[in-house]
Amino acid sequence: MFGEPIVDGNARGIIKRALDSYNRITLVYHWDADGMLSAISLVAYYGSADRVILEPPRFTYRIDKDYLERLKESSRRSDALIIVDIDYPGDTIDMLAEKLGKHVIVIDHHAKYDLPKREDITYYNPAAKGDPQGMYPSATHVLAEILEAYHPLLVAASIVGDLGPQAKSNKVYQNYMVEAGLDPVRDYWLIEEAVRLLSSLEIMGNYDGIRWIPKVIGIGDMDPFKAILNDALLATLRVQADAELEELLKNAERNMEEPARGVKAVLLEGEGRHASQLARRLAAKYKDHIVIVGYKANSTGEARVYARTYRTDVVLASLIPKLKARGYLAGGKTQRKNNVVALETTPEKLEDAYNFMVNQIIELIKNMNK
Ligand SMILES: [Mn+2]
Repeated sequence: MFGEPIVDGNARGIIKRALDSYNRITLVYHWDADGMLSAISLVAYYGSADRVILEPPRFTYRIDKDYLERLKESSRRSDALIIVDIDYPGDTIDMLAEKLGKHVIVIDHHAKYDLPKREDITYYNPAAKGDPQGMYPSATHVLAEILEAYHPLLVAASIVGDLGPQAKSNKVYQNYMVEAGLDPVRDYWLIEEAVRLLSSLEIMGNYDGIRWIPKVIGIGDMDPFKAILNDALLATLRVQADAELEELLKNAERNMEEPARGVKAVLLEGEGRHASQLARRLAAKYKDHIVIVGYKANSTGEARVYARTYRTDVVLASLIPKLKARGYLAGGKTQRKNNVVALETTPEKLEDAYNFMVNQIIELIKNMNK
């Protein structure tokens, strides 16, 4: 019906016509600022809360039985499944099309090598083969080009969400700012403010907010960008997120151990999902150390251990195979100023995982000095 999965521009028209013709869609979107801004844009485009069923995943790329059941339930009440800003593997997208029996439309901007194969999938991703010029800095921008209707500040915010301060030198971001009558650099803070507000949902693990805020913001009398800045839930969570992070940093200072020379390690817990940010802040403060943070987020039950450093004499990513061999979900990279390895575990096993990471780091340093 829809031919081959399409990566090129033809898909734009196909998707626009499909979106216009469907009475109701189910929308799966990334839980970060870009994903939520895509959801807000689609809800605003339809102008009706009833035409979009929002089904963001619960902070994970794994599609478990519960989530699949929910997608089935929502798909029964809608004409298509739209996936925005999530880089599911090609065979996962194929599986969804098969199990849901609906037209699946994917709109994305992540580099992609394993495309879906089924004919009832329309896949559009102009950055699939790479994006050296930064022409597709956000999924919300890709969506805006499809819909040919957008709010420039929402798209600008989505770019800041994905790129951070580097957005200031991105042509696409600059164009949206100028279009809105703002200065890309001088008025950056205003866009950043909106991004911080939206990101507080992700940080505080507030799934209900991620699921319902796009309807609150996308529909209603207020301009959606202003609605973000004025939303009480977002304002509250933002203050909570900032305060809790500062409290955890103080806590870290008090409880940090030094299991080996040049290594600082601490085990913490809190309400929000601060693990990655804690590791970043502590590594930036102790630049000549390898910082290890074990952290449990009570809002979501996520438990993670990060090791991060500014040191260039250790390759933290080299630990990934050892962590995986031990049965952990693990990832990381070793680039300039981005030398990190992380593992995922359960709250019950966090202490074990933390000790394992500490020992692996000590081993790594020992082997280096040989
Ligand atoms: Mn994105």
